[in-house]
Amino acid sequence: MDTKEKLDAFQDRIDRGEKIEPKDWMPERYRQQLIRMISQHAHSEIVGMLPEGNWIPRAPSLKRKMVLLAKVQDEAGHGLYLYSATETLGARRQDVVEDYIYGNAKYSSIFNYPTLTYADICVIGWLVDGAAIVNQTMLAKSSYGPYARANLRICREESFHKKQGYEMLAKMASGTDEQKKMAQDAVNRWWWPTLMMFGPPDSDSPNSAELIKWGVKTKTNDELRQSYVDRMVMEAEVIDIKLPDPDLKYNKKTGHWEFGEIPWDEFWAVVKGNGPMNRERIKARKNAYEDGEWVREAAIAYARKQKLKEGKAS
Ligand code: FAQ
Repeated sequence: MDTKEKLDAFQDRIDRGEKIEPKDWMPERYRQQLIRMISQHAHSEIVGMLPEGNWIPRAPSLKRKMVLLAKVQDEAGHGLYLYSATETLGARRQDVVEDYIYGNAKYSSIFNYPTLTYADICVIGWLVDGAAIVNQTMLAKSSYGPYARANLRICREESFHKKQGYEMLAKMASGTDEQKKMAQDAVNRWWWPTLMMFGPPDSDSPNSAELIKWGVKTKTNDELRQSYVDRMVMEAEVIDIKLPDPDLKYNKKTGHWEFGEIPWDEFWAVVKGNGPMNRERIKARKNAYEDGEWVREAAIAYARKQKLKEGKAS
């Protein structure tokens, strides 16, 4: 029962900046909100392997192939830490995964866009990992201990991803005319979708107030989006890349870059399953899950045998 005394004591702990750990009492709604958010995050990391994985066989050199392989493997690892974090809240991994593959659990809108050229791989590293870092550095301070710690580790790895993407894009943007064009074209296609990663504007964000009250999020969608834009404007300038927004303008009074209207209709279409790659992404995940059934069965049988062996030995 979520009694008033319990809720007040819980809120006091949050307000004192204490971390909530799995065995601590928590309101049912807090638990449900965390499962929703962490599982969406986990699905995003896993589905996020697809657009980049598409270019592993076509990477331009052995070095680039190894870097990309390592990056994609890191994303799988992030998904696994996060699924484990949902299990600390009492969720069953199978239910969470199946809710995504057969149900309508969400994952980040950004992974529903195609990777048309190798420049897209550079831009995912720079812009997409860059946005993920801004969001997840905040989540590393989240009130729920296991989620905060998972994000701390994820951010360290995402920082490497971002640096390698930026380095590759810088190289491409200072290459031949054709390479420069490729780099700019990829930035033009990914810029607006990366701004959408932060979620709808605060005025349309039904979850923010509650998540902020409970210290799960410590900043709003718009605050994070603004700090991302401020950072990226500077980084784009250094490598001579233009951000595709004629309304970008520095406001001396606020110290921030103002930007144009985000195409929110496109965002909601993608979130509702009608983005350029939604169907393909879900199909790929469904096939992988179903083709991998025998692996899960074998792993369970092996674990059972090991347990029996240990039981006999003791
Ligand atoms: N896409 O009320 P809010 C990565 C939904 S990981 C799809 O504002 P909230 C690593 C939202 O779920 C990227 N749906 O929601 C990588 C809600 O619907 P619901 C993923 C979205 O929770 C890099 C509704 O709209 N990161 O990139 C999106 O307060 C490179 C209303 O929204 C995370 O998941 C969206 N963009 O704030 C991998 C981080 N935005 O559930 C490979 C954790 C909103 O009520 C390569 N999540 N919606 O039916 C969060 O920080 C938050 O959940 C937000 C949304 C900010 C995503």
